[in-house]
Amino acid sequence: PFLGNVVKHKSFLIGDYDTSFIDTTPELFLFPTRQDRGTKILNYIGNVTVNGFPGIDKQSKPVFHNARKPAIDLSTVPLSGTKQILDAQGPEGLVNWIKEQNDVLITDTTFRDAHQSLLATRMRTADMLEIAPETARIMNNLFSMEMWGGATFDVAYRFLKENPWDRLIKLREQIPNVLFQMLFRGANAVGYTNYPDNVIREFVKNSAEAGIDVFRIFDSLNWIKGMEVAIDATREAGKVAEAAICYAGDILDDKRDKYTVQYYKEMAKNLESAGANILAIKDMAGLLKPEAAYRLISELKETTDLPIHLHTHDTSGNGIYTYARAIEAGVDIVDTALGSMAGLTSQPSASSLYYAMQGNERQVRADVNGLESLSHYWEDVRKYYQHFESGMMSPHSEIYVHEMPGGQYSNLQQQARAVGLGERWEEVKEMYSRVNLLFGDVVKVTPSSKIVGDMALFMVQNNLDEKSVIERGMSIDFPDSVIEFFAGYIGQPHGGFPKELQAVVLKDKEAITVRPGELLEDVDFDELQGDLNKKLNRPVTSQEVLSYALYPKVFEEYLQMNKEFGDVSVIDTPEFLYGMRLGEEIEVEIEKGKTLIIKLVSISQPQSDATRVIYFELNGQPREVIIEDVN
Ligand code: 3PY
Ligand code: ZN
Repeated sequence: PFLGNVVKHKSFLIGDYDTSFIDTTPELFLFPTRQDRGTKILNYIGNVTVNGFPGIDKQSKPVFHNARKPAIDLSTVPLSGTKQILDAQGPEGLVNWIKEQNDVLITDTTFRDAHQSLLATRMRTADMLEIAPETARIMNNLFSMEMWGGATFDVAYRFLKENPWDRLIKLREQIPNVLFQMLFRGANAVGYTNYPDNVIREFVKNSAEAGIDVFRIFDSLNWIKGMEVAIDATREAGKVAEAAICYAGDILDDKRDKYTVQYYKEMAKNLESAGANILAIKDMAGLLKPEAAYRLISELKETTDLPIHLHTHDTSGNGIYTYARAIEAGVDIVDTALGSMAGLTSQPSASSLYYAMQGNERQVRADVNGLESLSHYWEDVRKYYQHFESGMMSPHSEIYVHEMPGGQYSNLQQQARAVGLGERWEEVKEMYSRVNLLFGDVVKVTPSSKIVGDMALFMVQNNLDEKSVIERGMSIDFPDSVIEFFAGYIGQPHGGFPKELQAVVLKDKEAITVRPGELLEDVDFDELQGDLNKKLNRPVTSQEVLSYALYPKVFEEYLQMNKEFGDVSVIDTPEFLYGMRLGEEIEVEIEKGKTLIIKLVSISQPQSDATRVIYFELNGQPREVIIEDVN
């Protein structure tokens, strides 16, 4: 008897049946493709092998050796750390503890800003989890680990096809002793636009419950009103509100009088009144020169009693010197990355800073040999992501001119390539600094930095300059983000908007001057939850509902991808990014104790419909999948 599907039957194929019912009742032929996890993973690997990974042109898979790992005893419980201080004593107790330390404390950014700034945020959770137990033991005396927020949330769903909440929850299990810190964009949360207040509150609450302890909250225009809801929500959750001043301009340059020491001191006082537990200076582009750091920190120390946490990027190559001068001025905590993930657009290296401060009465609190051994792991893992490197090979003092945030550099470069401007990158950078002046010298940090970047790409692409943008402005369709900015939906810039440009960008649209959150209607989470329940045909978590509220389209695409390929986070990064070589055999642990052994046997030539048959062995059994070759 013929046991297969009717549409594969010989008689059917040669047309021996009356098939008119196919046309009249097509729904009978929508066979559910219920596939097991193994087949879904083969589909994913087959697809990447044939078509490549977005951002990595199809190419033969490089040979990687296993990443080196420190040989340490993992059977012991990690020593208690700052997490236990916060849990026992609350934010105020933690703040008092910080003030009692003479050593300089560090926040390690390897899991967040370092790869956001070096590798377009592409680092996968699997690579972090692999080294998490060692990290908890070696870096037990950190102030905190910045491991979430910023661009990581969006990129996890959009490009890595993994759930960012899982990253937080699983790392929290492995690293129970160190404070987890996230970067939070104030009213923009982890997105690029202002969200309703109840979204901000829910996001902070859920993040706190999932494991975030310290919320570094900033506003992309240094507009305190854009930070208040988030600060308040953080305090309500019993967590640490680290409110940030974004550093713009140059306090050493008398000609630049928009962002002065006085401006920063006032902002610090206002943040203290708004409820900050810690004051951050967020030098997102690495513009804070060493003497400026000394001056700024000294003056702020006289202005506020809050501990001061300094964040910089080493793009110019001056990062260590900036930190050394900040330390002399009394800074409490600084941000560093492990050596192999440090430098250039990333943070300065923790071990370099350690050695730089040797002999100083204020030393950096770290186990330097341990840091080196963790750095070896990242040196090896970084190679997987080589296609996301920015190409910057040496210090760029031109950062002091273009002022582009470290976290934006490699991302904007990817954006430029995507719109065909890869060859004109130098022009894009120059235009970026011209757009800043055109916009009135604004603070540039996500999302305001992205808006400046969008405008720079737009002007280069359309051969526009400062003059033609105004003269021909009424007939120009500006990028949506630029319109939103000039309409006041990102907040109010210090000193206001340039009026001429605002008029041509907005045309007949009105600008607002109030806080956007006052106008945005609350999101109805019950309704969203109902929608998602229906779509997914299962109960959904509050985390999923929040992700949907923040990024509806990105989240839906992620769900679709998840349906098609299953949980791809279990695939090791070399296979995830490059697929497999002919004859190669790999293991994929789909759950604890359940491992698939996959061998790629052969790949057919393209068939007439541009598909290829990929022949695998799955746990020793032949399996084939059909993949469309889109090249
Ligand atoms: C982000 O918001 O993602 C940043 O890293 C800003 O510096
Ligand atoms: Zn940064």
